[in-house]
Amino acid sequence: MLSPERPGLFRVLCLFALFEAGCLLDTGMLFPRESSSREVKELSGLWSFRADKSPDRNLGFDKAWYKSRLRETGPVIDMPVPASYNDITQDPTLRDFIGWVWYEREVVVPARWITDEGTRVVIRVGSAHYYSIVWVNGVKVTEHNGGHLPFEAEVGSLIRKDPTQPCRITIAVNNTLTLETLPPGSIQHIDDITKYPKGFFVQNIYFDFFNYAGIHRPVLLYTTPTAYVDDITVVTDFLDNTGRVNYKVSVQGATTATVKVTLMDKDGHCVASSTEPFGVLKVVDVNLWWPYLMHESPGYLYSMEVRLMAANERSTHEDVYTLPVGIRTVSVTSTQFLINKKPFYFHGVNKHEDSDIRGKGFDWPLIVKDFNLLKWMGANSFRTSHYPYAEEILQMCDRHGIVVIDECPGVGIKDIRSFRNASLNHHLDVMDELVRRDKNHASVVMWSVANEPASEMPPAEFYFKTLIQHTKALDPTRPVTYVSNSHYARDKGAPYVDVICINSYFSWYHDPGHLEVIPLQLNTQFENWYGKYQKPIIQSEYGADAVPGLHSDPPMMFTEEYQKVVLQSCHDVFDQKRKQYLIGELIWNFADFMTVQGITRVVGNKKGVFTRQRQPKAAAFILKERYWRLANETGRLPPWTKYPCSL
Ligand code: BDP
Repeated sequence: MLSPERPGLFRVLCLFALFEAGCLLDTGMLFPRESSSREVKELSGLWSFRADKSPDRNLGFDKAWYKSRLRETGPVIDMPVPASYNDITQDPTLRDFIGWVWYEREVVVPARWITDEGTRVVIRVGSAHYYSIVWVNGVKVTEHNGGHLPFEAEVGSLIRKDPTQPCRITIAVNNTLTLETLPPGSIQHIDDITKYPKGFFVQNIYFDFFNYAGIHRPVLLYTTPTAYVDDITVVTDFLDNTGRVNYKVSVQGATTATVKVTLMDKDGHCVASSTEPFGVLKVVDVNLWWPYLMHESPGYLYSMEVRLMAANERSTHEDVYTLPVGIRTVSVTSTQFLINKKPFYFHGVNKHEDSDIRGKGFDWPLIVKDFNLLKWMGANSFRTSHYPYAEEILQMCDRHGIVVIDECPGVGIKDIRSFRNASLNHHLDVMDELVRRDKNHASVVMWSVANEPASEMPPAEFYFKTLIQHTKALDPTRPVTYVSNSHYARDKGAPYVDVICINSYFSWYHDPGHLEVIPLQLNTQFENWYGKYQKPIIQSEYGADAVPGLHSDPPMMFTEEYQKVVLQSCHDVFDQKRKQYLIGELIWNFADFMTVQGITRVVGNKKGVFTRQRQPKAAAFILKERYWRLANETGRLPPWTKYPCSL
């Protein structure tokens, strides 16, 4: 089940490693885009589905379900892709299922993809949770360890073997978590037949969201020529009003190649060009990429067209790929976070990919609604708690100027056995994959390698030192953090991060009901952490559950009033500290979300300021008022956007 062993932890890392991210992974992971040389065929829709409910969950492999049509192996049901499978049926055993599930879809492939040997056909899975194996016409083409990140494989030769057959794609997905997965988990078998049915087992997890599973993001077939642009890396900078785009293009499958790189502004005018595979494009009178509410036209993107003319043994090829590029810089001082050399204050949210019925399934209406809500409330940022979100979401962030702290699925690392080398190696692999996928997004300003690990445990120091140094070497242009809730004096990873991120829930998990402790305890928290580390701090989580429609005055826990007062009391302290070293505040959470069942969760976590259906609770209006006020103070809003405004 685990990825192949790395050749030792201490690998030689290249200088300017972002340009060399490909040296750790074999290939690039460019988002599939159509162009004059590339086609994309989306396989969203209904797939056949079968959960393997055999006692050891291995029947599908024993009987080789991938060899024939899934419906010939036994009963199948319709399953939408993308979606989590858990909430699609009325079957509680499928909602809580652990083990292998099987998906299958037959695709008619355009004839020219088959006849043209110069066409490369690739299957790409945007993400599937957790471990996946893919077969095409019964032949295994790839497997992938981990949810939330894409994987792909070339399938052209298999499709060409028998062009009369439709192309049958089978994907088996297993959501079992182990001490070495990210996030970690463990399976507990309970054999006491006086209390539990025969074969009873549970999946223990150490994180607070439902372990939704299935094919969560679109599955695509796409084409490129056999000589093609495999990867592009851009790093941007500016001096006065001249922007600089440092770039590198990687090519695969060519014996000889020339490239033409053209940078175009929003109106399609060429502003710089080059015929080198790497170099610097200079942009005079640059339009910088600015965050939402920091500038009157945030999210300015150039288009970088890479045109490859290449030849290989077979023929000559032209490949065209266009990458959106935002020109901006990011840096950190001991008290500030700077974007384009100007102080940036994060006033934003933590989110989840989570909604009714779809679970963690990719859904455009939900994504656009969430962006409208973010802009309505004046949020300028979010953290991808607690795993990488869909690439399409980051593209929206680039376009709208929403700043992102990009977090990997390192959540719930609580068991000391999850600090061993097998876990660390996998965590390093995941960071490689994450940086490879997201390195070119202007919106991504910081990497977060974990959320609330047991960072006080002795092995945490080596683990996080290695992980953070590795991430910084992969991408020297962005700061790195992890999100802590452990005691400032015992936190083993804090010396290595660039920004301190702290989660705290005063008057909730500690001193429940005692709102009066918040000012004192929050102040003490900030002073302690800043006093020890002298690094800028983000309050990366704070909040309280509120069951929508539940009221009490004086406020009591779980009412909308209590949630409001928790927020307001925290804001008073934030206002003092943001004059010093506090560089941001991210509410927990944007919206209510599903969790496992438990005595502290009333059908999920209710700390959202919006309900799971995206309706505002009273707290949403408190944040809206505050965020627009902060934007007016810290940003450079044109007069027409001043709050109150009609968006
Ligand atoms: C924080 C976790 C987050 C939880 C939150 C809570 O980082 O994942 O959902 O607590 O309990 O500590 O609501």
